[in-house]
Amino acid sequence: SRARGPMVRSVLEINKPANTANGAGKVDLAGEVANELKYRLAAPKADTDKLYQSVAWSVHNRLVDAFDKTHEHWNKEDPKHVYYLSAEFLMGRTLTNAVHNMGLQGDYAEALKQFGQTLEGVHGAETDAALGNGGLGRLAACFLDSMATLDLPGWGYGIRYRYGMFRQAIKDGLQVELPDYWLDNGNPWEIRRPETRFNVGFYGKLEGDKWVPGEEVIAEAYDVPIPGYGTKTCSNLRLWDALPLVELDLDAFNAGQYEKAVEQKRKADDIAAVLYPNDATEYGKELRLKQQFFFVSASLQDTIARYLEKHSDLAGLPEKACFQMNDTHPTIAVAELMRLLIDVHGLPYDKAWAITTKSLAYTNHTVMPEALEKWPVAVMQKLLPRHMQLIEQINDAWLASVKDHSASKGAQLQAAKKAEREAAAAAAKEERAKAAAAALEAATTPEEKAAAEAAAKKAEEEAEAALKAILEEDAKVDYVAEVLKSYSIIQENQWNKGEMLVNMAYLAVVGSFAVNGVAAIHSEIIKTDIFPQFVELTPEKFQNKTNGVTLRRWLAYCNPELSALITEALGTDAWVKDATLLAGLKPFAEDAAFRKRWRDVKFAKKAALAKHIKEVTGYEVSTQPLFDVQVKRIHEYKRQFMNAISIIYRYKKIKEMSPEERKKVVPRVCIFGGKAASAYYMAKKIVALVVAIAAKVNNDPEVGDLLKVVFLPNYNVSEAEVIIPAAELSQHISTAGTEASGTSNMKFALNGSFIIGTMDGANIEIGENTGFENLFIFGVQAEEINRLREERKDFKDYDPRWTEALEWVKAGAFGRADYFDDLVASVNDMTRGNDWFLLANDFASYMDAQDEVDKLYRDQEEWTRRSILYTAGNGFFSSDRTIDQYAKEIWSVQPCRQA
Ligand code: BZD
Repeated sequence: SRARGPMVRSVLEINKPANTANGAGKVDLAGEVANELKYRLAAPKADTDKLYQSVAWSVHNRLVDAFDKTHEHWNKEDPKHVYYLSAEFLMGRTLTNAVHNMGLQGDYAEALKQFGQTLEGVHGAETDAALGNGGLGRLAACFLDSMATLDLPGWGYGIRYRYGMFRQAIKDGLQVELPDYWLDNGNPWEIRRPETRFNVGFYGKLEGDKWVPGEEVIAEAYDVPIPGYGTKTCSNLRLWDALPLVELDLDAFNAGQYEKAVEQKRKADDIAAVLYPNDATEYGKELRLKQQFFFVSASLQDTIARYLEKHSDLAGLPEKACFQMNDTHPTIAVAELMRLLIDVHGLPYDKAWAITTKSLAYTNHTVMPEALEKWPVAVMQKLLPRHMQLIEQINDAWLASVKDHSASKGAQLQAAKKAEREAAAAAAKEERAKAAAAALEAATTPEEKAAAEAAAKKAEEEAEAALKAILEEDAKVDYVAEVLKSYSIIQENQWNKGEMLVNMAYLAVVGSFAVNGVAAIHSEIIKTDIFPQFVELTPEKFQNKTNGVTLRRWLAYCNPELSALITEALGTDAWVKDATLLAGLKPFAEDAAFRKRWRDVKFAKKAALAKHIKEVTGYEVSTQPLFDVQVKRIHEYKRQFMNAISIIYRYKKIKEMSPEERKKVVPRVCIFGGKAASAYYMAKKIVALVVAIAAKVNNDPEVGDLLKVVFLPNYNVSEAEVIIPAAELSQHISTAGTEASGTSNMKFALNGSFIIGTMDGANIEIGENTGFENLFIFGVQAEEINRLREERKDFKDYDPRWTEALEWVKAGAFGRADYFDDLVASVNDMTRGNDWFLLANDFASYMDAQDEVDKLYRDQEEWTRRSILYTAGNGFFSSDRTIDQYAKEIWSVQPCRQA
C-alpha cells in the first residue's frame, strides 16, 4: 500500500504529537494499536473487526492532536469562519481517508504488519456514517474535506442521528428497509463534548414578545475532526445530540407514573433518532421541523457564544461568521438568529436584521416545486410561536419595502394587459371590416346591402360592448396586490385553500445576502422560474457555484491504481491538490502504450467489481463486456425506468437474433443501485422491475454473457467507491431541467467513465470540459419541456421499440404483471398517467445514443483514448475549486494556515 496512491509527508514528521511513546519523536504506532486493543477494547484476540477498531482509535489520537493545534491557532488568529449548516453529512468511511490525508498510510501499514494485517484488510470492517440521503449530503462531506485542505477556517454543523439512512435489502424481489445501527460498536471518529451544551425550546406561549417554551431539551456537542489533505489543518464537523433536561421525573416516578417519569427523555430521544429518508417532498411533519430548529438553534447559540468570548459588540458578527444554509432545511436560521439577537442579546429589530442579512447565505438544490419546503403556519405557530411572530414581522417589513415597486409593476402590468386587449380588439375589428366589405360587395340587391350593413353594425356594437365588459373586469383585478402576493413569504396553499404556508425558500432569499444554484443551467433556472420576482429587485444576490467532488476520496483513494498511473505520467502527485494539473494527461491519450496501461487498470477495477457482484448477488459476470452503470436515488425524474425498458428491448432483440447476428452484439453488464424512499410507491416498483429483469436475463442460457443485469442492494458511499472506478459508461439521464447538478457524473468522469446523458445539470459543463463529441448526449432541451408537456396530452406517436418492450412487461414476461401495471401505465396510458418526465419523448434518441455507445466500444483504442480525455478534462469539478469560489465570492473567508 506504500507505493500506491499519492504520498503526503507524514504528520508524524511535521506535527509531532505531544506524547511520543519512545521519546525520540517517533510514535510507536504498533504499540499504540496494541494498547487500544488491550485497554480500550479489552479484546481477547485481534480479529479483523477489533483490529480495525484499535487502529481507528489510534488514528483518533492523531486526529485529536491535529484538531487541537488547528483550533489553538484559529483561536489565536481569530479569522472569519464559515459555518456550513446542513441537516445531512454523508461521510461514508473515515479510516482510509484520514490515514491518507494525514500521510500516515506508510506508518500504519508498517504497524499493521506486526498483526499480520494491512490497511486494505481492515478497511472493510468500518460501517459507513450515512447521515444523508444522497447528493446534497455527500456534497456537504466533500466540502468539509476541501475546506480543511484549503486551510479555510470553517466548521460543519448538523445532527448526530442515531439511525442514519436505512439499509436496503432485496427480499422476494422487493426492496425492504432495515435500520442502520451505525453506532453499535462505538464511534472512534467523534469526540463527545459534555461541556458544550445549549438548551433548545419548543411549543409554549407568547407573553407579548416574550416566548415561554413549553418543552426544552439539551443539545450536546460531538466533534468529528476533519483532516485536510497534506496540511496540518484539521477542522471540525460538530453534530448535536438531544438530551432531556431531566432524565427521570422523580415525582412522577415516586407516584408510580413510570411512563410520565421518562416522557422527557423519550421526547428528547426522538429528535436525534432518525434521518428522514426522503430526498424530496414530504415536508409538513412536525418532528422534521423540530429537528431542523434543534440543530440550527444549537449551532447559532454556540457560534454567538464563541464570538462573545472575544468580542462584545454583536454588530461585528458578520465580519467573523458566515452561515451557509444547505438547501431550505436550515432556513429557520433566519428567524432564530433574529430571535437570539433581539430576545437574548437585547438588540433592536433593525440592528438584528442588518446583522442577520449580512451573515446568512442560501444554496438551492432543487427546482421541483414539490421539494421546496413550505411549512403550514399552524405547525410553525404551535412548535415555534415566537418564530412565527418574527416571520410575520419580517414579512410585513419586507412587503412594505417592495410596496412601491409592486405598485409600479402592478400598474405596468395593468396597462400592458389593457394594451394587449385593445390590440386584440383592433385586430378583430380589422377582420370584421374586411368581412363586412366582402359581404357588402357580394350583396346584389339593396335589401341585401342594407342587411349586410346592419349585420356589420350589430357585430361592431357587440364587439365594443364585449371589450368594454372585459376592460371593466380587468380593472377590477388588483394587479398591485397580485404582484405584492408574489413576494410574500406567507402564502395560501394552492392545493388546500384557506391553509397558509411559510415558504422557506422565500424566507431564505429575503434573509440572505447571497443565493446560489449548484450548476450553471440550474442557477439560470432558479433565476427565471423559481425566484424571478426577487431577481428583478436584487440581481446581484444571485450566483452560480457549480458543484464539485473531492479528488482525494473519489479518485486518489478509491482508485489507487489509476492514481498511480496518473502520478507516474505527470511526474508528480500534486494533482491531488491541484486538479487543473490533470489536463497534463491529454497528450498521453495519443500514446498506445499508455492506453494499454489505462485499459489494464480499468480491467482490474472491473474484476474487483465483478467479485463484489458475485459476493452480494450471487450473479457471475464476465469482465469482458461493457460495464454500464446507473447508481443514484431511485426517482421518476432520474428515469431509471427508461434505462430498464431499453434493456428489456435489448434482451428481446438478442433472443430473436440468429447466432450470426449475435456475434455482432456488444456484450454488456448493466448495473443499477439506489434506494427508493420507503413511501415512494413508483420508485419501489422500479426497483422491483430491475430485480425481476436481472432474475430473468441472468438465468437465460440463450443470452449468456451478451447481457447481464445486476441490482446492487444498499447503494451507499462505500459501494460507490467500488462501483465508480469500474464503470465504463454511466447514465445521467434525467428529464432536462430537473437534476440541479448531479455529482456522481463528476466522479465517473474523473475515473474515465463515459457519460450518456441529457442536457441537464452539470452534464452540460462536463460536456464543455470533455468536448461534447466525447459524450453521448440525447433528448430534448430544458426550454422545450413545458411545451412538450402540453403537447404530450395526446402524444400517440410512440417509438415502436418503446411500445414493444412495454407490451412485453404488460404481458408478464418478468412476472408480477399486475404489480407492474400502474408503473407501465404511468408512462404509456394518458388516461392513467401522464408521463410527466417525458420518457416516451426521449426514448428514440436515447436508443440511438446507445447504438453510438456500442459502435464506439467496438473500437477499443478510440474508446480508451477518449476515456483518458474524461479524466484529463474534468479537473474543474474538484470541490477545491468550488470551495475556493464560495470562500472568495460569498463567504469572504481567507485561509488560516499553521506555519
Ligand atoms: O443535491 C441533490 C440534487 O438532486 C442534485 O442534482 C445535486 O447534485 C445535489 C448536490 O447539489 N439534492 C439532494 O440530494 N437532495 C436531498 O437529498 C434532499 C434531502 C432531504 C430533503 C430534500 C432533498
